[in-house]
Amino acid sequence: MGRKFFVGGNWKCNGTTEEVKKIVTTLNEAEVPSEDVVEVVVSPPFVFLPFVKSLLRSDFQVAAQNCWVRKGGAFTGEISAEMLVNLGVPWVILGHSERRALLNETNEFVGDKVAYALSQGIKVIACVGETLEQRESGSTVAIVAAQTKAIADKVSNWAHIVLAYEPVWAIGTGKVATPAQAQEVHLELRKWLHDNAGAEVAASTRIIYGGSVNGANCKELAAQPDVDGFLVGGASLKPEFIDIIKAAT
Ligand code: G2H
Repeated sequence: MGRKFFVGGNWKCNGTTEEVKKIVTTLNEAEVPSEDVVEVVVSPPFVFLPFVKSLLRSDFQVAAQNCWVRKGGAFTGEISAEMLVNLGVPWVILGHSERRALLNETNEFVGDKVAYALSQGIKVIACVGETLEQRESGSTVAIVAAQTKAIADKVSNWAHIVLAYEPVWAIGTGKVATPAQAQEVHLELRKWLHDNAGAEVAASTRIIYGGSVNGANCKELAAQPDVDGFLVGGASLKPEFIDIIKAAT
């Protein structure tokens, strides 16, 4: 079976109630390919999750931007996977580079989070990606392989994981990876999955690209054979997100 195109909108730490309403209205009114063709998942900040879920069209889903590594309890400020289940939130983004860099999330911690969220029945958008320095030193593949291995060490079933390749140097910088650069790393990640998680996992796991994706560059990126969709930040707050969803066809 082919890999269904996946478009995630990572709203990051943005939005007011009014702005959120406006974004959801735009999404709800949009004419986009059917859910048989593209899976659309938007990820508002925690505080807006129930609100967005209640307003959003039924063919789009929501994701949290993080969740705690284990069962909830005395962890001030954290949100548990159990709470997401309780609210009917089907997806979570884990291992985003902003959290890896600013909150010191290690590969192992991210691997534990992915495993715990999956164990609770939440699907995961797991992010990997290299910094500019790592790319320039030629270690891109080693870095993303190590990040992926930390997940594979804790997880055997990849059916509910979407792997997001997000080169850190392309995030929010307007400096998008070229289609060839994205394809090269996606292919390496698929090879890594093939060799370490099996041919079936490699063939079926969606590997999506993130980093300054917009309405103008999405088509060419989407045309790459191993680019199975996008994780979109800045542009997911704007009407051009609809054009990015349409890149599925
Ligand atoms: C990468 C991406 C979304 P942006 O962080 O995850 O953000 O599209 O703004 O680069």
